[in-house]
Amino acid sequence: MYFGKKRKMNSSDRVPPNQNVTTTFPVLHSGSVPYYEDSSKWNLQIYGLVENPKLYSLEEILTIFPQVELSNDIHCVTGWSKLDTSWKGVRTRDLVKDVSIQSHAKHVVLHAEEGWTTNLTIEDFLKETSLLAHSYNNDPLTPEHGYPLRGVFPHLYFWKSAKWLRGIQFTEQGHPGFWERNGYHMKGDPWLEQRYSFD
Ligand SMILES: Nc1nc2c(c(=O)[nH]1)N[C@H]1C(S)=C(S)[C@@H](COP(=O)(O)O)O[C@H]1N2
Ligand SMILES: [Mo]
Repeated sequence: MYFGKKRKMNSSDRVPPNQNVTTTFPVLHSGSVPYYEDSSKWNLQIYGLVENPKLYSLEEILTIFPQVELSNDIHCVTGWSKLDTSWKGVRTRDLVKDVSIQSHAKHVVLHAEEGWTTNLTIEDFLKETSLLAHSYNNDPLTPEHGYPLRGVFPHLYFWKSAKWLRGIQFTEQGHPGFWERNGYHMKGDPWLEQRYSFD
């Protein structure tokens, strides 16, 4: 007989402090939703402190990199969390294999449409759960949720998960992005409630 205790993780263990679980999928951003009529006009630039800067088409993102499906919980700084969200895309660590990141690169700036940016450390960017997602629940992202490609960094507040991604820039210093310049935290760990920069 087996007496070992296997404690099932209950949902409160999965919800960071002062967050509420939603079953809806809120849409949240500043600015307007870009609609791409022709996805061949979209590209993703990898640049900054790298030996081999790259420009990828959507076709390349979908075909030359291993495609993975990851399920995780997401936490927005405004207070909602959504459990078991399912994303498909390319791991950040696979995407950067060919660019040769320089050793003094310590931070990453994600550039989205309309000049929107957010920043994270290179460790957070390259975490094993960090994804550049093109699909949600097996369907291509809707325009509202970031079509054609968005970041998904589930271990950080969801504002770090840039929708409508267009550029990934490696830098030596941390460059505060849109919300970070407006008082939000440079890292944004939901378990430590790093909502604002003075937290
Ligand atoms: N380009 C861009 N990405 C963004 C934002 C934004 O304003 N612009 N808002 C962030 C915030 S605050 C959240 S909570 C999530 C929301 O993603 P969703 O609309 O898919 O739920 O997108 C993040 N990514
Ligand atoms: Mo958010």
